Amino acid sequence: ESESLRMPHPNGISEPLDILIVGAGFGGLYQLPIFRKLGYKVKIFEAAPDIGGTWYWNRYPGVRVDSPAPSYSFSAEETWKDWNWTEKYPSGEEIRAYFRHVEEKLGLKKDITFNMRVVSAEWDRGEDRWIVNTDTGAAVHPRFLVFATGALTVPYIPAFKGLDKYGGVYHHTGRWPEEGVDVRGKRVAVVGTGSSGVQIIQELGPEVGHLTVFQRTPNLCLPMGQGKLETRKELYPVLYRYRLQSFFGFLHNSYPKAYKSSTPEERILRLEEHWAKGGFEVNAPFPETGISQEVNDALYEFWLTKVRPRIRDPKMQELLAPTVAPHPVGAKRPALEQTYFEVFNQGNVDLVDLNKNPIAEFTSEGIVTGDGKEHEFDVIVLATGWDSVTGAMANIDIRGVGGQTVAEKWKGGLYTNLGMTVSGFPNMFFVYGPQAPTAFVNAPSCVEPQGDWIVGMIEHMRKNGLTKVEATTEAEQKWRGMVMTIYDMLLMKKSKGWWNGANIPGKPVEASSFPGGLPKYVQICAENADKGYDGFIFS
Ligand code: N01
Repeated sequence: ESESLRMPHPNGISEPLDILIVGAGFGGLYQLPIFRKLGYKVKIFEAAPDIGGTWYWNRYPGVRVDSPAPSYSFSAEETWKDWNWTEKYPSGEEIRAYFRHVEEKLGLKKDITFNMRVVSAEWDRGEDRWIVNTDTGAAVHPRFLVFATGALTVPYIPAFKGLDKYGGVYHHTGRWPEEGVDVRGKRVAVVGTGSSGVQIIQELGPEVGHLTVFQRTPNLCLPMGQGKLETRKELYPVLYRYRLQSFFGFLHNSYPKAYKSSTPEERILRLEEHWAKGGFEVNAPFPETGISQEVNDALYEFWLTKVRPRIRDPKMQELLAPTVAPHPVGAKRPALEQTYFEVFNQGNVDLVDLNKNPIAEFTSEGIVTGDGKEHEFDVIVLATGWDSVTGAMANIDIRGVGGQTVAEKWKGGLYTNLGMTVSGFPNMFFVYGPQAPTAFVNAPSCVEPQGDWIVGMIEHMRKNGLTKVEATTEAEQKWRGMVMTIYDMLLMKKSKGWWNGANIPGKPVEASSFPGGLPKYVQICAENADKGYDGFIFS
């Protein structure tokens, strides 16, 4: 028996586990009660002190989800029967209350150990099990290891010169303190205009003394269409079924009528209709918007006519909604906004174009830009994103059969089978990770069918007395080929962001996720199971 297994174990985890799940967000919490009901010995280890995953960590002002309720929740009836969302796009606070409700209904916490970060995992060849070590010194020996560690978990702070010299308060959006930060009357900077930046700018703009926004790429924001949630409960079962049939895992689908075969009046009508409703549908009014530059250009022209009149200052207008599109619409994750553009009409708000005037360094007082000007701040918000999709797993020292780590395996490009398994890493699964629909779909819609597939696989092994499963390298090549072939057809490849890894210096730039839509993915996984798990070797 390995040395680590003789270490003291907190919470009575001394017996070998069947399944260890890492992470207590949507992905991990979905699988826990299913495995429990089936009689497996299963635990979750969670680094945070509470459940909620991304919603535990993201507490910055203005944080809210931009998947409409009830699509952004569990489908199990016991979790939604007595729960009523107040808004179509709920706030972070309301989502944390929802997780408390889920806990009340399902009693998940008794099988979760909090404040426990998994730091390494090593495949134990002799036993067909994993040896998993944590930062508390506790170790476990599960047969199966499931990573539900999230796609946006590891904050990315660019290597800004002198950041450590800055004497004011600064936080990454994903590590905003629970007790909040007093910004009233203060001089505040926000670096980054992704979804987190847009939300915090929109919220802080009216509160702070002075706001300076540092923008590199304008966010082609869409109207949120916030409102009261009016969906009737009796429709929920249908909606949860429907979200698996929707390309993006939401409650809508792209319209069948092509731009090319629509009349000019029909086009305008469709665009206006989507704009009035709001949400990500605005990006997909026609089936060709993601693949045809010409159709995408028409969508951009329409976007300009809606957004530019909202911005008074002509210089800001050109920076926030430039005449020439910075990238195709929807090729990079847009934010959903409510009053974002109006914030820039306030007298106390400045906008710095980082393309013309980059950040040279941080000083004790603030930020010096390329033109030599020192901007002084009391508070600096780093809304600079994440080492996304692969970051969480690559930061854990996971060693497979040959001693290679997951980080090494993915260094030159992504290899997975079905976006849930990796060759060389037996009995290891992950949800909402690389080469699954992840970045391009609503998260709860994605982790539920993935969880079902993993449960099915483990059940298959139990029924057949198997102790080890491993993806083949051929299956990985094939899956990678499929992901890349679809990605190559998309305008998305013209953008630089977390969707394709281009946001992190040195990361391979390629599709982080399976871009063929959720229904196709779910179908491929189901067929794979039906055919006895093609592309896997069992023993
Ligand atoms: O991160 P991002 P995020 N110098 O990577 C800029 C989800 N989410 O936390 O675009 C200067 O999108 C960077 O500039 P550029 C959602 O899926 C959801 O905002 O690379 N600037 C960009 O503006 C989202 O997509 C919700 O030119 C630098 C920003 O930092 C994902 O999380 C809310 C820089 C990073 O934006 C990530 O969003 C929030 C540098 N060196 C988040 N490096 C909702 O559901 C980076 N930037 C509502």
